[in-house]
This record gives sequence, structure tokens and C-alpha cells, in this order.
Amino acid sequence: MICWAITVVFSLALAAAQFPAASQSFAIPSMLTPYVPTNPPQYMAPEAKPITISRVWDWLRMSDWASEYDIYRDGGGACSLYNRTFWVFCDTSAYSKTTGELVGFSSNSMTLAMNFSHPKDLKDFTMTPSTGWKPAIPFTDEEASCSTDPSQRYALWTYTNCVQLTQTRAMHFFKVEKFSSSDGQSATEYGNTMAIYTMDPDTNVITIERPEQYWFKNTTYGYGTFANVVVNNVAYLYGLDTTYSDNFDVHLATVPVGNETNRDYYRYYDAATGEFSSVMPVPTTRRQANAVIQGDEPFSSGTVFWSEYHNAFLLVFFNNYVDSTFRVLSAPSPVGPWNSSSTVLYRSTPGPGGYNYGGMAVPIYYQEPRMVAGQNLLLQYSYQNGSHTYSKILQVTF
Ligand SMILES: *[C@@H]1O[C@H](CO)[C@@H](O)[C@H](O)[C@H]1NC(C)=O
Ligand SMILES: *[C@@H]1O[C@H](CO)[C@@H](O)[C@H](O)[C@H]1NC(C)=O
Ligand SMILES: *[C@@H]1O[C@H](CO)[C@@H](O)[C@H](O)[C@H]1NC(C)=O
Ligand SMILES: *[C@@H]1O[C@H](CO)[C@@H](O)[C@H](O)[C@H]1NC(C)=O
Ligand SMILES: *[C@@H]1O[C@H](CO)[C@@H](O)[C@H](O)[C@H]1NC(C)=O
Ligand SMILES: CC(=O)N[C@H]1CO[C@H](CO)[C@@H](O)[C@@H]1O
Repeated sequence: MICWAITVVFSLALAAAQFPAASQSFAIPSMLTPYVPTNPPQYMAPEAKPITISRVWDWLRMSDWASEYDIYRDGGGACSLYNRTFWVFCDTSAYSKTTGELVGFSSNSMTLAMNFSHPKDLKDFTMTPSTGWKPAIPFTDEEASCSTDPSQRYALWTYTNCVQLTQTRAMHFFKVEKFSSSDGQSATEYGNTMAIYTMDPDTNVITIERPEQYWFKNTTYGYGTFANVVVNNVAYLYGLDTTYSDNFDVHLATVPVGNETNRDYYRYYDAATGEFSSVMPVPTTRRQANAVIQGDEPFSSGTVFWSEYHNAFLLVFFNNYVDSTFRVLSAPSPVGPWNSSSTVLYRSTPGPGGYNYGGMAVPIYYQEPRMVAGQNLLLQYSYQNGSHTYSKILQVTF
């Protein structure tokens, strides 16, 4: 309960809104993963290529190269800035390699992909005792004041990719969860928060800022939490109706790149009229007719991206039935029309924990020069081996 008292003090001290709400920087190792960005057209002819996998290569567990610790992590997503590829994972535990003891824990962490030819190799740069094992996505002072109390702690979790806005700037959305039980098991989603990553290629420093504690509170749709894609300098932010549709409906907001921290520039899609409006729909009931995607199964985690190979936007996702299966929907534009029933992409094998979760796709690993973007995908999921959870990846070729 201690953090509640501190909360009051902080909220008085910070009564005048501060910008940003939280910020921190990390020096990163110099490791380049060059890739060619795609340039999706806004609208195109219907997709030409079938969604059929010709080859699967299982890369197994993602792990840290030359780390002092044995690191376990779950959830997560990735994006590239200036030819560096960043992964951000959720709950991360560091164990001593010599004693096997848990030495550090954080609600999220950040790593660099080392080499696209060795996709399971990561180089963590935030899980260190010298920084107090602090999360990569900075807590506000109030959140940090709760971090040592397992029954009251905050967690910032993501299950989708960050999205590149410029060569040096990306945006990523995190669920803001707060635990409410003494066993630390039950978490309530308070809303989402936007993290902005700024990469300085000259100094090799990445700065992570949260403009505000919450970007979308849980009284609105969590735009950006489910998936994001940038097309022609417009960011499309997808959010699930978790409350009234039980994750079946996906709602959509857009914002011009460069104005993503200004709510005045956000527009909200209404599928019933096919128009964008400056009036945000309020989820006081299920708004199925306004949803950009109405699934015939509930969504859990996913990624939206443009596949040059398919000449289509793809949504690769896990549903909420914990069946460990990657599925895909397609559409000729970010606003659809999206299929309502999905095609099975790949059935992953669950571990002793019973099911895999956090399934999503990272296309950038196979966007090197002379590759057709989207013909190969890196699929990532959280694997539960009974005692630990870790990230597993595979490469699929269409
Ligand atoms: C990334 O790497 C590619 C291939 O080496 C290169 O053509 C491109 O200029 C690089 N981009 C940046 C921003 O450095
Ligand atoms: C990445 O790995 C490939 C294959 O092992 C190797 O040829 C290449 O030099 C590596 N790239 C870098 C930047 O280390
Ligand atoms: C929404 O967040 C508030 C805190 O702002 C919390 O008290 C409430 O339980 C949350 N509601 C839901 C439905 O999760
Ligand atoms: C979506 O529907 C279109 C039109 O029926 C079809 O061509 C496409 O293959 C479907 N995509 C998926 C992922 O099922
Ligand atoms: C889970 O992984 C840990 C660490 O790699 C290992 O020690 C343990 O034996 C594994 N458990 C199972 C059931 O495979
Ligand atoms: C890219 C974009 O739309 N930029 C706009 C952001 O907002 C400012 C005004 O605050 C405009 O001047 C920019 O054109």
C-alpha cells in the first residue's frame, strides 16, 4: 500500500502536466541489420498470391549472445531504425549462469537483433544491475514507486511490433497493467501508453519517451495496442474492443506521421460510413458496425504489414482460444475490406505449459536487398516449457 501514499504526493507535485511523462536513454552496441523498407501503395488491385507455405525453418529459442545472464522473456515485438533492429519484450528475468539464481526482473526489456542470418541471436542492453534492472520503457515516478510491491506493481507490456515513423523515430504501444492481488497474479488493464523511440546513429544512443502516462485509457478503444502500420506517412493504429466484443472487433484510428503526439490530429474510422471522423467513438456498447475488422474468432496478438509478395496487407495473428496457431487475414488497404474468416498459416507446437501465446510476425528480417518483402516471414511466439517462458521463432516461406 506504500505506493498509494507516494502516488498522492507525486500527483500533487505533478499537477501541471509534464512532457514527457517519462524518458530514459540507453547506449546500444553497434550492430547493423540493413534492410530495405517497403513503400506500400494506399490502395491496390486484389491480392495475387495464395497464402500457402512452401517451407518452414524452425530457429527455436531466441537467446542472448555472450550475455552474463540467462535471460527469459515473453511477449514482445520488433522494428528497425537506421539499420538497427530493436526487440522489446515483456516480463524479463535474468538468472545467474553460475548459480542459476534469479538476479534481476523487469516488466520489459530491450535488445538488438545481431544479424538477420542468425535470427535467434539477441544482444540485450537493458537488463543490467548497473541500471537497477529498470524496464526499458520508463516508468513514471508514480509507477516506479509501486515497482517493489508485487501486489501493486505496474507492468508495461506489448504483443505487437513497433512501427517506424522516420529513419530515426518509431512508435510503440504498451498495455498499462496494474496488479491488485497480494499473490501478484491478477492484473487490470488501465489503458495503453505510447512509447517513442529516437535513435541517434552518431552516438549509438536510443532514447525512449512516454509523452503521457496513458495515451488511450481503458474507457476508449486501445488504438495501437493490437497492431500498427504506416502507409504514405499516415500511421494506422488498430485496437481491440476487449470489453463489449470480447476481442472480436478491431477499431482503427489514424494520425499523420509527425503529429502522433498531438491528439487533435487523430481520426477514427467508422466502417458503417467508410469515413474518418475527428469524433472518437466511445465504447459504451458493442459497435460492431463501426469496426474495421469483425473477426469470426476473437483476436489475441497480431501484426499488420504490407506484403509486396502478396500485393496485400496481411494481419498475422493468434486468436484467443490458445490453440498456438498462426492465422492470417488479408486486405487491399489498411482499412480493408478485411476477410472475416482466416486462413491457417502455421500450427506451432506448445510446450509443457500447454499453449503458446503472443504470436506475431516480423517481416523486416527478410527485406534485405534483392528479396521480395513478404515472401518470407519471421514468426515469433512465447513458449512455456513448464518452468520458464521464452521466445521462439521460425521462418516461413510462401
Ligand atoms: C541501411 O543499409 C542499406 C544497405 O547497406 C543502405 O543502402 C542504407 O543506406 C542504410 N540506411 C541507413 C539509414 O543507414
Ligand atoms: C551475418 O552473418 C553472416 C552469415 O554467417 C555473415 O556472412 C555476415 O558477415 C554477418 N554480418 C555481420 C554484419 O556480422
Ligand atoms: C480501468 O482503469 C481503472 C483505473 O483507471 C480501473 O480502476 C478499472 O478497473 C479499469 N477497468 C477495467 C474494465 O479494466
Ligand atoms: C481473403 O479473401 C480473399 C477474397 O475471397 C481471398 O482471395 C484471400 O485469399 C483471403 N485471405 C485470407 C488470408 O484468407
Ligand atoms: C525448461 O528450460 C529450463 C532452462 O532452459 C531447463 O532447465 C528445464 O529443464 C526446462 N524444462 C523442461 C520441462 O523442458
Ligand atoms: C506531418 C504533419 O501533418 N505535420 C503537421 C503537424 O502539425 C503541425 C501543426 O502543429 C503542422 O504544421 C504540420 O504540418
